[in-house]
Amino acid sequence: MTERFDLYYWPGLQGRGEFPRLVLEAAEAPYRDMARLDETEGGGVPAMMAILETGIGGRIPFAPPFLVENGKLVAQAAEVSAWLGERLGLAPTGEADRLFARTIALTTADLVAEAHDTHHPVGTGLYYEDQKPEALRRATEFRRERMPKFLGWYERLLMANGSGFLAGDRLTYADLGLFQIVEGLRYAFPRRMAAIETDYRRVLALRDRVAGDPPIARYLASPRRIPFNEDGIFRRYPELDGD
Ligand SMILES: N[C@@H](CCC(=O)N[C@@H](CS)C(=O)NCC(=O)O)C(=O)O
Repeated sequence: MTERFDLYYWPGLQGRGEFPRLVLEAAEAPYRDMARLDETEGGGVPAMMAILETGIGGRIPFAPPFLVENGKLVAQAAEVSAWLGERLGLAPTGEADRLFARTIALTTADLVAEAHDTHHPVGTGLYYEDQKPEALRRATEFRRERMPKFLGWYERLLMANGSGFLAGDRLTYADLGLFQIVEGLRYAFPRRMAAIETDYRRVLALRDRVAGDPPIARYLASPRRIPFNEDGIFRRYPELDGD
């Protein structure tokens, strides 16, 4: 049977869907971005909502992103990325590094959640405008404490591994995730990133390497790459940024 991956994520924003999408694009895998597909082709948000309601074979995901392939369903951005990476040659080969790549992807998911909470610290269902004082406090702490701690950890991993990649000696889904983190932080916190990013030269070198990977470069230049906007995880609210 020919392999075809159906990715489900909210249309119009990169959000958490961008992590598995980057793996599919880097591998040049045959995939459909279901919620962005026309309803006449079996896609659109209704198709995604139907699976959130009834699942596939009794397996019901809690939230997008999720991926369906040949009757199998997997959810959670990090888990989808790991499964795709291992399936598509974008994971380390040895067991120790394969395991550790998952550790990295899950830690990246933690960072994503913290970045999200800078603009929605009180409640995901509330408007940003209704939680601004809390967002200002949360973002200040995130910029000062958490950004250097996470970026410094990736930098130490690159120093310790020595291959230029986060795990093993080739490009993996963990590296693609870090690429997205750097892009997202640069978008959401341009002043803070300008102030600190040169402390993480290995991270920046890896970001440039991923951006120059031919399938990724083609993807980034294509309309498939949704521009960052204020609906996603990384939002540019200037009042939340600072040196
Ligand atoms: N831990 C999950 C979080 C999934 C998640 O929060 N998805 C968001 C969009 S980015 C959503 O639609 N959530 C709906 C909800 O939590 O009710 C992951 O990393 O995939």
